[in-house]
Order: sequence, then C-alpha cells, then structure tokens
Amino acid sequence: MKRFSILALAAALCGAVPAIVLAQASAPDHVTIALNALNDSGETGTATLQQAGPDLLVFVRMKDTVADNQPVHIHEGTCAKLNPKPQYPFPNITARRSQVKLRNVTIASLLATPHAINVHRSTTQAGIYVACGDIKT
Ligand SMILES: [Cu+2]
Repeated sequence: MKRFSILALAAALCGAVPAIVLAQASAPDHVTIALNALNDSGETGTATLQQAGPDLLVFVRMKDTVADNQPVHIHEGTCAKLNPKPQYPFPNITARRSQVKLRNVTIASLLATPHAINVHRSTTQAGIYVACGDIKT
C-alpha cells in the first residue's frame, strides 16, 4: 500500500514537472512594447524587457518628451485600467532614457497577470500620465 502511494506520487510529479517547465520555456526571453501617448502628450516610446537569468533588464526610450525627469514604473493592470500604485519603480527618465535591473523578476511573472509600463508627466505632475504600454507578447 505504502509502495503504491509512493509510485502514485512519483507518477503525479512526473506529470506535473514537465508542465511547469513547458510553461516557463514558453515565456519569451525578451519583449518590446510600444509606449503610446496619453492625454494629448504626443509623447511616445518603447520599452524592452530582457530576461537576464533571474533578473529583468528594462530599457525605456522616449521620443518628444514633454518634460525631463519623468517618473516611469511598472504597474499592475492595463493602461485602460491601471492600479495607480507603482509595483516596480525605475529611475526617472532623463535625456529620454531610463534603464533598470529588477532583481528576481521574470517576464513570465509579468505576463501571467496584466501589467503596464506607465510614464508620468513630471515629479510635480505625477498624476498626469503621458505614455503607457501594456506588457504583452
Ligand atoms: Cu507609474
């Protein structure tokens, strides 16, 4: 009886493990998303997410920034329905760029539920969103 249980457990694990590996393998190692203008800002850009082992490298490049030193973050939710609390802050955009290494964050985890990268007008006008892109493949 005990031996049967162990065999059954082993069989169940063998079935489960490949499914988990497959789910991780299917996540891309990089994603580029468009950051679209919001609130008539005319400000657009791109964000590239690159998996680097357990960490995530994020590069943000903007065109036609309407102010310097703009806050930018990953938020939960979509651009259409954003959780206003930042989940992962980046350094502010300066000279139209920001980049960051997020430790122990995977692209798979960001794709598993809705996430978006959101650019705010300035540190004093953070409530005004100027560009946003949903993180998806
Ligand atoms: Cu934000």
